[in-house]
Amino acid sequence: MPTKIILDCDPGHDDAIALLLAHGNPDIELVAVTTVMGNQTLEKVTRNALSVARVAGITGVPFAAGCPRPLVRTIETGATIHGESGLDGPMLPEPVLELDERHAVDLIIDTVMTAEPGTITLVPTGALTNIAMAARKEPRIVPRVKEVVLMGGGVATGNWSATAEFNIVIDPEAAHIVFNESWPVTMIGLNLTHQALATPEVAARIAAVDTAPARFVGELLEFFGHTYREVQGFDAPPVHDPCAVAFVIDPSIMTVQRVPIDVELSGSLTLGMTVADFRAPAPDDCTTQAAVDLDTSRFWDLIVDALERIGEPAV
Ligand SMILES: [Ca+2]
Repeated sequence: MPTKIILDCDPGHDDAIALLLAHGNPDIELVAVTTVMGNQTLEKVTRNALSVARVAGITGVPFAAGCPRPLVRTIETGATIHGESGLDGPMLPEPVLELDERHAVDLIIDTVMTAEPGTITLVPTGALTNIAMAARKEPRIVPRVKEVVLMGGGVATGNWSATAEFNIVIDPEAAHIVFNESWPVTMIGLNLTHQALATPEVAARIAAVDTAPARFVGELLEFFGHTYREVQGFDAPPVHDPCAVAFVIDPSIMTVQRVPIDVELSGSLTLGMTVADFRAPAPDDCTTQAAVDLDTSRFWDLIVDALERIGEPAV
């Protein structure tokens, strides 16, 4: 039985690849895609999600737009990394899917409440605003969700500040809610995703698939590689978001460590830091874990395999 996921995203170069992986992998059933502001404005990332759906040939999956700003703070976008559109690089096709009329928060709630308990995995790859809002609006979703596997945060590392990762720091209050709910949370943070580097060898494997979606990914990686080199000094760009999808597909692709994790809300240098407490063995009631090590060759195998399965979509 494939695992049913809701991908809550802000495409975003790596979100786009996460969407392609979720669609192309047979062990995942994409039951909904929801968008949240982050890498760009809500309007732009939502349009980007629909464009990627067209590239991937995704049909029959509801897409809904969510929160246009963080719970408390003013909006801060990732334009320096993702460009003016949020998905600069390739030509973005005109969307063919219509957006679901519901707000993303309601689509998440409806999907979880109508599915069998324990069957829906939430995979947030952006700010946690929609997920936090859903948990507050309908607390009964919390015990019904199988688990939350999120890209965000990191163990003792940051990218938007010295100590904090973008998805967490742009809405730290939402992240605080999500990490402190009783559902199981796996943090796929920067300490893990910085192992998923799209090296020239990886780009060559993707180019060899030689389909429109593979060329689209190649163009995304080219732009992403350029900004990561300029802004963050990386030789090859870390492809964060598909790591969360990969963990849902095959948890054995990573080592994880159970550890209490909380989100800093008041530090002047550490706002939005995901604080993992490794001082002692995790207590029995610990619901959080951090991904530590990635099997990179199996990770890229999953990406290439998904692109091969997607092939050349009809639309
Ligand atoms: Ca993202």
